[in-house]
Amino acid sequence: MLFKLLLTLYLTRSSPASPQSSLSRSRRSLVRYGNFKPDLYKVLPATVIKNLLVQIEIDCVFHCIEEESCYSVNTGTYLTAEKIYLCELLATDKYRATEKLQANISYHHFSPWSRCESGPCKNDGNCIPDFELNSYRCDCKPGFAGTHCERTGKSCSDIKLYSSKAMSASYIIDPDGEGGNDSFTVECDMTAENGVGLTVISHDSEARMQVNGFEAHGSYSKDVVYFGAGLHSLAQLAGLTAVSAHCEQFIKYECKNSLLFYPVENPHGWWVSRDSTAMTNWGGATSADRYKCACGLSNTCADVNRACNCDKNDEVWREDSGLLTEKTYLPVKQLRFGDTGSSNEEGYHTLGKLKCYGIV
Ligand SMILES: [Ca+2]
Ligand SMILES: [Ca+2]
Repeated sequence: MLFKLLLTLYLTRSSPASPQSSLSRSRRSLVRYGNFKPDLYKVLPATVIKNLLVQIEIDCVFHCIEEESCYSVNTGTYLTAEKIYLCELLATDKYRATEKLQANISYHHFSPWSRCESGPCKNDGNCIPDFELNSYRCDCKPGFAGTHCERTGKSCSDIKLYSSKAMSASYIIDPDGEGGNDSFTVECDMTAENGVGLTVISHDSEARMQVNGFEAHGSYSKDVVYFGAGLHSLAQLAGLTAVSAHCEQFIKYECKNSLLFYPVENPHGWWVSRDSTAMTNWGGATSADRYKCACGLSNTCADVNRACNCDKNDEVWREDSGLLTEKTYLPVKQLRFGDTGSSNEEGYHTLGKLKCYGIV
């Protein structure tokens, strides 16, 4: 009872300059004060900055306020033989401590009051207090996102933004939020792209695959099936591209005597966008660069009069490759090729995983 009274007196006497703060020790202000809340018969097992002995328990809180790196205290409930109290100044507080505040008849614990007290962070999120501003933020359990960790992440970048501890692993994402399309499982690479959180979608056509014996334009056809538990429509992946700042997919065609886009307006090969449009730009070029590969933009193609190396159509093994980056067309739904009907004509295609990162 005694220390409660003293705490009240102290708070009244100190008349905080900024009543918004529960702990203020700004160097610019002469007034230092703290609004500490007792947890009776509890102890926080955490790093001790200093062990002190005090005449009355509340002095322990005063010492904490004076000590820059102190954020809470444990005080002994029993007088020692010398009629003084044990006082532990702690480097953290009961909100941030990974250790849980635990019952102990020999101690009382005091942390500054915080809006974290009401447990605003959902789904086991960790509440990080800002005592000076009397605010907080939630550090979410990996997989959850939102100011209060109230929802499933929309993408790996969204998960990483709200969870500092999120490691590379499988996560469930729901790009369009509650309702709409179903959530699905993806792989998150939390170290690539400067650790922003890269969403990676695998598919059944990643291996280098042969194209042989298909002469008519687009007569070779390979449907691309994307993998992920709960992933059953391209609309779900369209949602991922919509919430991502950047998406890409690597595409390559290796060719011997096998034309790709030549003759223009009647190409031998193309890729099909998620909305079933036949696309006539290859990796490294955009949809505005019709019938062009990367070499066609840099004027470095094997035949300077054509816009893809494969359109040289000769006995030499050549290739056209690069990244498709227009997220409104991704992912690739199907690959089409032709001009491999003769014995000296052959091709191989390679299609990379769909990768998206950043937040719109
Ligand atoms: Ca949804
Ligand atoms: Ca040919």
